[in-house]
Amino acid sequence: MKNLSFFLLLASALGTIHAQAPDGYYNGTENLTGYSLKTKLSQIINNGTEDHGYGGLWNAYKTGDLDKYYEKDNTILDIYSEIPTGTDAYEYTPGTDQCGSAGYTKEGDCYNREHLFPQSFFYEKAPMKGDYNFIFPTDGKVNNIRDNYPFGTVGTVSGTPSTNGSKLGTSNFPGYGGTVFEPIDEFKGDIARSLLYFITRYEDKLPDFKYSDNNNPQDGSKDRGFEQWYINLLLKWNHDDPVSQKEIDRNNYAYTYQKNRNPFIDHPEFVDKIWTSTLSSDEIKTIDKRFIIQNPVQNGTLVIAGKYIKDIQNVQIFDMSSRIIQQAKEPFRNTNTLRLKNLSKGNYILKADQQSVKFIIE
Ligand SMILES: [Ca+2]
Ligand SMILES: [Ca+2]
Ligand SMILES: [Ca+2]
Repeated sequence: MKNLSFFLLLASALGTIHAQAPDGYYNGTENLTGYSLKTKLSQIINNGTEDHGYGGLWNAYKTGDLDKYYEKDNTILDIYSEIPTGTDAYEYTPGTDQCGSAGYTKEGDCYNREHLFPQSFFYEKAPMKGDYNFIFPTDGKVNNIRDNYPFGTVGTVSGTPSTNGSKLGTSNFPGYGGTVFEPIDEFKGDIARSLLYFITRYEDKLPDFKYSDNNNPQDGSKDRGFEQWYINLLLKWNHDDPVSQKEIDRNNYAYTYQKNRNPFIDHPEFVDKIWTSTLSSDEIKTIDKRFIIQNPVQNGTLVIAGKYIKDIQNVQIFDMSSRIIQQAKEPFRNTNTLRLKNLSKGNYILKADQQSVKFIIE
């Protein structure tokens, strides 16, 4: 009996720690980086999925989205009203406090289904519309305030923040000055990993979405998916707010519910592996003219000219398959040359912060 209870204790401890992807789920990703890793993940997380539709989410929330972490009262865990270190302003009983896009007049009236990537941008089509991995139960009123704005960090607040401090306002994040919605720190990583899941799973469909909408941070590409500022934001949030038990549990439930997983919860390191080591096809198309490189490069030394080259923080050199070949920090602070490491003849791209130029080695 003693042995049995020890075994059960051990099994439950292991269950908590290792409640992760089934064996082999990520087979084939081992040696991949950049957008080829993203494409492989896209295949994996589309394979064998079940779509239980928009209506199915209500039932899913009754199991997958309960507060077992803060009040631990099995009410709906709502990222727009949960106060992690204190008592929430209101609680929602699973199943009974539901509403649609109407049915509320103020915060605390009811919860509905929040598409972290707005459904209008994909014309409310299936299977996106019912994909549990990026649709969370949230307060109806706050969901309405968030509207279809991108997430971000707010400089100047407009209106009244939600009861847990989620707020709308003007972005102060480098690269974007429009209106954004800022969740509380506790859930920034959760949102980032969900959005990165979205542009990974649906990468083949991305060019058909409404990326011309001013509030849509898509860049129109299949590979990078989002504009660079949004990628920078999501990568930062992925680092600042690491994967929590809440996300692990929800991801395990997602696998039960719709037979796929969010790879960035199982492997948060995939995020940097994909988005910091490659150029998007879009960047290759829009080569910048701000820097001039002496072309072709001779004797293994790249010579650069331009007004702001001293301020360049990060330089990366890619081959034409978007593989990273060499990188350096502030290489032009005191010089206008960069010694190249044994690059063979061919075309390359030098990326300096957000600018890029092509060069040739003869
Ligand atoms: Ca709570
Ligand atoms: Ca609370
Ligand atoms: Ca979190």
